[in-house]
Amino acid sequence: MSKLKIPASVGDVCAKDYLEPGYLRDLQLYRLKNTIQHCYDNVQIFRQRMDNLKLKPGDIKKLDDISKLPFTTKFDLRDNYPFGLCAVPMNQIVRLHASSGTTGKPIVVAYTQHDLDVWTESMARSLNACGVTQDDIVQVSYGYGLFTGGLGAHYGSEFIGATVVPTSVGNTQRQLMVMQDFGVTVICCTPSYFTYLMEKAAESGINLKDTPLRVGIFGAEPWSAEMRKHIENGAGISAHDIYGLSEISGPGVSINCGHGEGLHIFEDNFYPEIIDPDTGEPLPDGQIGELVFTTINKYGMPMIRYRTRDLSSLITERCPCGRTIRRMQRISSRTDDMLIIRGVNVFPSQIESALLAVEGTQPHYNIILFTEHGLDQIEVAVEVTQELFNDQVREMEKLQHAIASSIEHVIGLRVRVKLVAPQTIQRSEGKARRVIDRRER
Ligand code: DLL
Repeated sequence: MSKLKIPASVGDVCAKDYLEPGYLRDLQLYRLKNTIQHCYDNVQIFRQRMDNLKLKPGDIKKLDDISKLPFTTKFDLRDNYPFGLCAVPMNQIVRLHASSGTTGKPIVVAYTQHDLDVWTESMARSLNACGVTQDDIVQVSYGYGLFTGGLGAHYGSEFIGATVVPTSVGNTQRQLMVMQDFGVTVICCTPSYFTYLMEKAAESGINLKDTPLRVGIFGAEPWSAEMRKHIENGAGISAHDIYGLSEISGPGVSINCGHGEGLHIFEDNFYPEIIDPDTGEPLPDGQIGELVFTTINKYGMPMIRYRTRDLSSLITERCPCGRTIRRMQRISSRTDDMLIIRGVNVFPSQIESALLAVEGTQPHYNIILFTEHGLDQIEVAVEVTQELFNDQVREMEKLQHAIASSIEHVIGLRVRVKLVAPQTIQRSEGKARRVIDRRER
């Protein structure tokens, strides 16, 4: 029996990626004004901050006026835990998610049915931009639960009319069995988990290139262009970068369509700005700074000028795919990921790029920070193949040297490189933790 026809709404929803720019700006302004009025009327701390600045919702007359508004940060969500930033009564909230964070209480986010619909549409538009259709079988290997990855990808795939396989994270052998037996064509998971799946597939004698798998939708953590190449060449799929964060909705804030650089932002829902992370001043298009989002089509817990701490820049040139919505550069790092080593600013993503640019390296590594003679040092532990590890001392030394030089060339610091046996670096099922800080404080 064939599937029922694709719902007409998929076409309508995806057409929003091609809005005429003048119309899009008008729509954004209209929605921005609505959101500000809604927050002013319903969120106490927002009203207080506007009053302190002697601002009234009516003072926001054009899109650029957004820079007059106060920022919202993770601390605001923490301080008002759990529901203090809700802008509707609790009986209008139909779903809660939370992002774990590293310390203390999680950050809670709340959605009305309208908010869930907008999120689902944004995810459907993301999948559509990667060429996913109702003919696809989508394995969702992001975690289901308080994390937004699983349910976000799930609802978006169903909206498209694809067949969803909700495997969630873990049980890697079963994931591979399902992938093969069900003829999975699209997988959604973190890029680090996919490299683990690739490794397990190879160990089990499965050549992913011989399976119907053709698209991977990877996000929730930073990953380099080199990692993308490693995945695309190793698995024979096209790998797309998907970005999002719980505070703004979840996955599907932006997506790489595969035609051009960067990720298309669904900016009729999520209004982007780039600011100088130190001064808070807006930066011009093309310049790298902190990404800030205002949700302009969200009612449960809208975010005004939310500081993501993610570093990116805006691309305004039209993408070859024809979408009119603007793009952002792939996230290079977070402001709070930056390591300061002997006065030099180092981002873990730079180390990943330099490492994977060296032939023969595996994407399983840790960055270990330690103190020696009172100075901060970096050690990069990288796995090598069993063959190399067993007996080719010369080859090992050559590789070690090549990796150290490649990294030094990029970050300007000499690092210690340790080649370790296969399977000694911990694998991740969700967001990878690459940096281990053992510095003396
Ligand atoms: O990670 C939502 C998500 C799920 C996105 C699945 C993509 C796929 P949080 O747990 O709230 O939400 O974490 C958000 O993860 O501020 C970034 O620092 C990072 N992040 C998310 N996507 C990317 C990406 C989900 N494509 C935080 N590249 C964000 C780099 C990413 N970092």
